[in-house]
Amino acid sequence: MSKIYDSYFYNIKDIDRTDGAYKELEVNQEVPAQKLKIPELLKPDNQTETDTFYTVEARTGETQFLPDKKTKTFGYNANYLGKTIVFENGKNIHINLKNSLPILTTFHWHGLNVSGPIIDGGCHAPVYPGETNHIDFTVDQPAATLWLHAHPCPATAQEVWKGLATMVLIKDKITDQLPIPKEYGIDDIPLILQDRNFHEDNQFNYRKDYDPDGTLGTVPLINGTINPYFEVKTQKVRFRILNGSNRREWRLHFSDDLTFAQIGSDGGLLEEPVYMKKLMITCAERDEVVVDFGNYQPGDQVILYSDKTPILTLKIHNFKKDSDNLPDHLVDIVDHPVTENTKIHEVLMSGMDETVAINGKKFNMQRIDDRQQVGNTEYWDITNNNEVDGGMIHPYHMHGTLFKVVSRNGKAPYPNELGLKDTISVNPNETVRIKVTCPKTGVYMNHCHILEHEDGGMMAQFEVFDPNHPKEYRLMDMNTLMQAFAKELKIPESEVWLGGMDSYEKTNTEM
Ligand SMILES: [Cu+2]
Repeated sequence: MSKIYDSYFYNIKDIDRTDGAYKELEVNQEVPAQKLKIPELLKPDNQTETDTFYTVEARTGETQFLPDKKTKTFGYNANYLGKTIVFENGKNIHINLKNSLPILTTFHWHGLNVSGPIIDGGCHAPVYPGETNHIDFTVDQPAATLWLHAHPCPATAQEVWKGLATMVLIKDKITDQLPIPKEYGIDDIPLILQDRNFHEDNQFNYRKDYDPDGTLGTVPLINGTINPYFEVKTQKVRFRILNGSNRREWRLHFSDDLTFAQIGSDGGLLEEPVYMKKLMITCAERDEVVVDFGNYQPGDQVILYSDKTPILTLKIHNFKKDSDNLPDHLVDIVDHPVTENTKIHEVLMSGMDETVAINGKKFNMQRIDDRQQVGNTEYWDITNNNEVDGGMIHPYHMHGTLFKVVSRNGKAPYPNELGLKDTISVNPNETVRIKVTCPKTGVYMNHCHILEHEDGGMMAQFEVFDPNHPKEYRLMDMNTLMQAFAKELKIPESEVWLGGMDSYEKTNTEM
């Protein structure tokens, strides 16, 4: 048997509980146990051997979270969150991005290898209410668990809080042939972890809950389900876990100290399973785990916790015994070579609350902060200079790349982060070195994925350029977006309030 890790890997001092504003998750007493909602798969509008056509619609909805009044929510082809979108590697994808919301949004494909800034769907690619944009791309990456979420600046946090997030799965032939659970909804289960608060008439009230260091809720929502249970009908179950929270880190463990295997992270499967009893997942990260219930009997229950709070009950039913172990080797991961002269980019994430910044600057959508040649492999040193006491982990995300983690303060990365990543937690007083290869040209964002930190300016952008084909980009500007928000909200521009704006105002920074 391989080594079993019994640690979150993180220094306990660094985790978010040290912050004064931290709120623990609580079991909601109003809601009886209910079946875990499994998002439906999004049906293509059309498909051929080589091409798949989808319509992804951002729309308003009403969701029954609590007894009595429904909650006003946003979702993708759904009331809250969305339908799961599946892309096959190698296929040409054509998507209508339809905005049926009353406000502008963007459709960001987190972890997807596509060109920026328009197809990537960051702040430069707004879709205005009532409009439909169209994107085309070819899927060119290994099987993975990705996600789609809204990314309009500086309103990402509040649109995600309302529900604009959904899972995107990449399938490929290699992974399809591995002996791992893969029947969606049966033994291959998405788990989108979020936390929310409910106010008057069971409504969300983002402004009331807003915290510039990241908005927390006390009610755990798993795929939008409060107090969920899942009926286990196979010996092994694969959970694709997405931390879709604005700010919360989840520290996961099972009752009975059950050991599980992590088989994948952000960019796809790991080379080999990592056996563990505890798993911490920071914002925007994805972890795929396989849990083997072989030692349980029908009628038994296993509970999944985050810290001390039960978040999901697994009810064990009869299942066919299987004695297969997971393969020791899952996939080969390409590791791009570097030389002694490999360039090192530096990213300093500093500040807390309204003062957050990258390399001393707040995000400006008209400014390109760094450049890297397409296809090159270069180091990026990501530093969090928060104090160890009272500081925060910043989960650092780069668009336009799946990177490899090289070291943490010069030491080896954690054993479960040796695969491809697009988001990496950086502890206070730590430098994480990553090795970045960008396969497509474009302008991309890099930022802290605590959503209030990114809205508040802990974000930058970089251009991936091809020296033989220089490009000019027409970048969006804040005035245009503010005027649009004011018009949509039918209020004067001076009355528009979007989460991150306070951070610019309080630090006298131009947006
Ligand atoms: Cu941060």
